[in-house]
Amino acid sequence: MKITDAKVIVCSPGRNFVTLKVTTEDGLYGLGDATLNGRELAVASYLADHVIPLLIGRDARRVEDTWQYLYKGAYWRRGPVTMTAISAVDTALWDIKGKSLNVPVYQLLGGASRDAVMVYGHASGADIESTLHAVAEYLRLGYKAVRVQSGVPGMATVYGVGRGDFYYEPAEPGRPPECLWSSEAYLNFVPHLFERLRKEFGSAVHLLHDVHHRLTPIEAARLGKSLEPYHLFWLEDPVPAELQESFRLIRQHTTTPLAVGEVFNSVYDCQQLIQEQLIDYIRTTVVHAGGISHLRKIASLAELYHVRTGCHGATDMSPVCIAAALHFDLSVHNFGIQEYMRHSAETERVFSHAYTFSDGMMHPGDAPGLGVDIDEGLAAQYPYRRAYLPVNRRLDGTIHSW
Ligand code: GCO
Ligand code: MG
Repeated sequence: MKITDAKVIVCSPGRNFVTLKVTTEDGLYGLGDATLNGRELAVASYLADHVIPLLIGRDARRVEDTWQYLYKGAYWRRGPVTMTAISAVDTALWDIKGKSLNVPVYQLLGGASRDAVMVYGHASGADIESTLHAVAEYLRLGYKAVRVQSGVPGMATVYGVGRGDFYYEPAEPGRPPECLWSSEAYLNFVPHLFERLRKEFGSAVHLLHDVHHRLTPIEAARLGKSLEPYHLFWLEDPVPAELQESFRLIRQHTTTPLAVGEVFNSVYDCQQLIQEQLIDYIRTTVVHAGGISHLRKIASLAELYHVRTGCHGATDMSPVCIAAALHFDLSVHNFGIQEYMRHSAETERVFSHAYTFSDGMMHPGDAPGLGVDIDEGLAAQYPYRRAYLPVNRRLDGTIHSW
């Protein structure tokens, strides 16, 4: 089953997406998400200029061999651009394999390990009262798990807090907006937020919180400790994770479960975190961590060490990635939770999908392959618009982790 054509589709229906479409000699095609938020065109070029010429003529059935060929054969290994490109190829080949055998991809991954996949949504507000209101809306929609972010008194804007809409998009067209940050104001505020949340909503709902890599290890330890009475499902990205051993220090001080990994792109980024049991959830996802093939290897290592999966699923994971993630989630034994930040109506129109949401749970559907498609004609009506995530500065103007 030779690959005869492959192309990169860049579009911006509500936000930017890069999609790889691989076609075989029998006319089957597969899709892979290749979106790298804020650096999209680097991956589009990597694919079009360097990878697609290597795909033409290859056997589309050789998923693992193609992965190794692109990873080991490039000489330059790993990194977000390379791994996002490899992910897109891998995802498209799994899609083709499912279609050619007429089964949904999760059946090729060992079949369903559960009936459906628990997801969490994003509730946020400018202050505690509006945040409580947003959480209540998510619970009305049936969510069993909610990530909660709130504006902090004394700080004009906080990343992860929507700008008035129920659904929001963190990247903005134009130059990156700049936000001001005070770790002290944040650390003093967050425990009050979660105290109110537990008072208002009781103990059954799973509550999550994302720190976006903004604290030092000892500050993160303090936060984890102060949140223990409110038993979070997880505290996410407490510190920048280039230094994996910084999690040791956090771990020594708190029983609050820890999640990290949305910016990781291979098993080598989380090997120590997993093997030393320094985290509880690994957040690598299909599009940035080498596709379904490599993500399964990360999950297998994690399973040995009681670490569960919690794939990144913000709006910059296109519906192609969400579909692939759901097939993965349904099949791996050590699944924990899936993030699901709903896409805009324009995105939903361009990408049709078989996956469904009901009562806080999702299912990838039983269409052959991934069960997702792109309307190329409609996509062409939404040209690329350069957009960036915000940049973060401390009160004295020093650049801080975003
Ligand atoms: C999350 C995030 C996102 C990311 C965004 C980056 O947990 O969903 O941290 O808001 O910042 O996906 O591209
Ligand atoms: Mg995050």
